[in-house]
Amino acid sequence: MRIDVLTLFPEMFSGVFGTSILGKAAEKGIVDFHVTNFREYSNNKHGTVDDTPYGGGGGMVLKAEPIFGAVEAVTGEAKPRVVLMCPQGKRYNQKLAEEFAREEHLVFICGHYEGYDERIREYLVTDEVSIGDYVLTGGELAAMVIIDSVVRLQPGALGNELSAVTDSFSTGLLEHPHYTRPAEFRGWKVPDILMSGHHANIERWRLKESLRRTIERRPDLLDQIEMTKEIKQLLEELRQEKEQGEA
Ligand code: 6GU
Repeated sequence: MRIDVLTLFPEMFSGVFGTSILGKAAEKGIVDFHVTNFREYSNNKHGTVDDTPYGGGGGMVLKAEPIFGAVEAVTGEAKPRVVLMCPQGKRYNQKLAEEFAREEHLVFICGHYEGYDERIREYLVTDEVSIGDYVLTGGELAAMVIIDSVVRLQPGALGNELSAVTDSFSTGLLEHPHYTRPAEFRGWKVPDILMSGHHANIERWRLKESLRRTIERRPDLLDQIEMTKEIKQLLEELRQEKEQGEA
């Protein structure tokens, strides 16, 4: 997979793209990162990339020429998805991560401070994406979040192939609690069932604790999962436990 980032601050990406899972993925050739300073595609000798808005008012607007020029330079004849990072975009989630992860090439446009000339949105971009309901100073951090979540889904990117399948949100539920040695720490014990060696019981306990956590923290997620017989039964057990706790 090839990932292009267009930004005025390319240095922001060197740490993230060179470290940990993303750094390893690049080393292994699973992903090819390209960071371009779109100031190089300015249409004047001063390297201007923004201008005052038509109609007046404050602030600056990112010009169409440098963004179109940079996108066309990295895409050539191909028509990859071109993602505009902006607070007004569609809210990013794991489903969109999985969709992006199936693409061969993604291009991310990161603006700072200002708006984008509307023709960028209308005639260049395929997706407008936000990572949540808060405002960042620029799209770079948001692009890093998205790229991280997409690269870790590439086959071979994670050491343990199971972890991408079982993690929160891809199962539709929050993760169950995890424990490691020691069996007792400052008087706090690991649940006996995890030490029982009985795999079927352990899997049932884990699913039940996932459901418990999801009900407590993200009940909205429950509406979207497939209700198997086992899940229905576990939800009933949790309901009864709660009733007994309240009695
Ligand atoms: Cl993509 N950009 C900015 N500037 N702020 C954001 C965002 C993006 N997503 C959430 N907040």
